[in-house]
Amino acid sequence: MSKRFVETLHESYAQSLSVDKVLYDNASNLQHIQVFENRRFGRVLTLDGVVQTTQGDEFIYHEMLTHVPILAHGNARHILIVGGGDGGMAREVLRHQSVETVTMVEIDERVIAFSKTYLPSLSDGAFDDPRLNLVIADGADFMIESVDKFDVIIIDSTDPIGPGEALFTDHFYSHAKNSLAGGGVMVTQNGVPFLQPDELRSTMHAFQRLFVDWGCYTACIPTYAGGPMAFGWGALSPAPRNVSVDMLRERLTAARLDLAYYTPDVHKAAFSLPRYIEKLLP
Ligand code: AG3
Repeated sequence: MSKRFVETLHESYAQSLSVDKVLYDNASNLQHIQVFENRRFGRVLTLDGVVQTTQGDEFIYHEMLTHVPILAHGNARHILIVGGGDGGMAREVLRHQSVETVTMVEIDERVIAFSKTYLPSLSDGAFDDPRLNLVIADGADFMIESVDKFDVIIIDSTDPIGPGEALFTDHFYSHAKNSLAGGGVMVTQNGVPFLQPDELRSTMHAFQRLFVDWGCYTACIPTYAGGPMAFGWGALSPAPRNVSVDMLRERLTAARLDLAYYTPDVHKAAFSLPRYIEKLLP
């Protein structure tokens, strides 16, 4: 039997991927980074034993955390990404010609360096785009100190274990909210609710207190196993969520994007929650 990577994220359940070739394996002082090749998913990036992204299914995650808030907003010019060191989120945001600046705050510069080398298709040139402003810092500290305002804030975090933990606190969310410009939208990676219900529950609890419009939407990403993944949604006005499917079509056509997962219908449907997820919301 081939060598296998067995994920160590959940207590009672694990996915395993065949490791067809190891490309990188280095325990930096912050996180243990591995990249390996899997025949079905292509290159797989793991941090501390948890799959972060794969060449095969990253498009679902990155498209849903960028085009949903950006097209819902309609005039998003300044975007903040917290995390996202592999560059996939920046790539997808920068496909919008209407976006003027992207600030990306990543805690571990090694993730960026090796992603450029081992996963170049993820950033696909995003790190060379003059609109990208890369900041190496703790996202939570950055948010406290930053005076800039953003139209869309995307939290592309790991799970709330290790360095990612600070990005799931009420404290962080309230500072993030204060960094939104009028009409702004914030979205978060919120785990797989079937296996990580408390994560969504606590974020939604915080969002309820902070935002005029709050909730979550979902998408199924095969290597975030265990059912749909939830994305938190916090907005300063109800308008972005209530945008019509026709308006989304118009905006998508104007943006001239050729996408692999996102469609305006998928966008609207993603906010329809199965009952077991709805029940996690306050
Ligand atoms: N960060 C999200 C990984 C979360 C995995 N969690 C899980 N399976 N519950 C992805 C970074 C990609 N830019």
